[in-house]
Amino acid sequence: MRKEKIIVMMLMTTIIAVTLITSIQARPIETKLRYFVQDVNQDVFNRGFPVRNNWGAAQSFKVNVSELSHAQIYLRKFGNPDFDLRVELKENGINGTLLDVDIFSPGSINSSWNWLSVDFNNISVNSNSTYFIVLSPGTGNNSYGYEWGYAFGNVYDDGSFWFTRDGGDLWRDLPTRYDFTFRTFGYI
Ligand SMILES: [Ca+2]
Repeated sequence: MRKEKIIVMMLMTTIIAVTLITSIQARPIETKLRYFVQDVNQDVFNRGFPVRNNWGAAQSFKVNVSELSHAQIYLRKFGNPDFDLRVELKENGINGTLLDVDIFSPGSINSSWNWLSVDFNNISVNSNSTYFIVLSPGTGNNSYGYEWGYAFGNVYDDGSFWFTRDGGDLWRDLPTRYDFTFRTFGYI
């Protein structure tokens, strides 16, 4: 009698264990997998556009990622700027929602052409919106500032070259003429 009880208990334990293992294996994986990718790669560079006293520059773009980690902009400084380079990320318009700001001191920018990394802190983005990398207009005089590289022609279809020459009161785009030199990165 005692032997039968032990066998029944062992059998039940086995059934419970098998049931548990099966249910764990059958449970769907809930962890969302994130893949880091380079999104936009507009690396054509023909000339530099000056960000200096009252002059600012911007490039609109689309995303194929769900989070933006950072951008790279092809840039150098000229002369000895006395103002910081202010880089903004905006959504849906040159004067749209401000999503992030990065500030670079003149000392942190090279005088030779380089890719400058702009951190966007993994901001949530979507493919229906248009985003803008905006280099705010500078101050002082025209003998110093920063230059953002750009390409001749519409080499990037999903966005446009924008500029201001009056401190940002009026921004104009030249969609068929140029595109700035930039890259974006994030997680899909
Ligand atoms: Ca374009």
